Amino acid sequence: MFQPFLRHLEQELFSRFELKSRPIDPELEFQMSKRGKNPAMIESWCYQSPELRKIRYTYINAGKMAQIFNSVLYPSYGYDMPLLGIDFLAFGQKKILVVLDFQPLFRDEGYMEKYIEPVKAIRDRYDELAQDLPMRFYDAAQYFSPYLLFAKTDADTVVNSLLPAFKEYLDLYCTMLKNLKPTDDPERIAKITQAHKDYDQYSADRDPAAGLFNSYFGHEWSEQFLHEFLFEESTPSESAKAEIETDSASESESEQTANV
Ligand code: BLA
Repeated sequence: MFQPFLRHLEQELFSRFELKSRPIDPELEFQMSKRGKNPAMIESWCYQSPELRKIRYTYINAGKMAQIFNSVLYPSYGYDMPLLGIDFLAFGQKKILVVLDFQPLFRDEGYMEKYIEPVKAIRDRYDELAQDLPMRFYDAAQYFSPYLLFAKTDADTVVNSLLPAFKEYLDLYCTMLKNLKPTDDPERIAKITQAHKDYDQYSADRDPAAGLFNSYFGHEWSEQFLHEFLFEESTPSESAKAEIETDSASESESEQTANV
């Protein structure tokens, strides 16, 4: 379902930036689960360029059960650009949830005007993808912008509306980043670095995917994937660490409580 998005992301980034591969622990790069009735595969990619310190994307293919494309673009610390956040999920043809946003690191007026207002013109052409749904896991006022795309939708809308919207968001994002001059002010760089770290911690603490990863790939793998790949500037909570130590017990449990 989301393969065309992955291909477009790669094409666009490879043609506009000088990408270097960032190696991923082979255990985390690819996994296959045969735990449920349907096999599930998870594969990830990671790159960097002078403008982007981390580009990561992940595809989960569990056939008809689940197709997920998740990605974050982290600019280098000299740029205070928002992160580009992508989370597209399809559980069968019926339950499709898509989220796409320029995720602001700061929220002062000057920042929002410079980096978020330019998104409005695109957002306004995709009303059907901006549904103002309530957030159950995250706080919309924290790392989301007023112009995020967030929708429960269907397969036709994914092709006809989300794909063009995705291309426009990504194009604007790349153009904006290319036109910026990085700061060399150490104080600003320290603030940006801290904001990235806070984003990773916040996201790792709240990630609604934890249950899904546990059910397919086990608790230990999930914690490692979360803290060493997805949000590597985060640290696991003490309770999560304690759980890993008693993992053999908790794994069969998480399988039973999985809701996927
Ligand atoms: C929701 N994201 C979700 C859900 C899952 C994931 C399982 C819950 C769906 C439901 O309501 O049933 C899945 N999240 C993942 C996966 C990864 C992940 C597979 O991090 C990693 C591979 N989430 C992001 C990013 C954004 C994001 C970058 O990872 C930003 C665009 C947004 N996901 C996001 C939002 C929701 C969501 C806003 C709805 C959560 C809510 O209601 O609070």
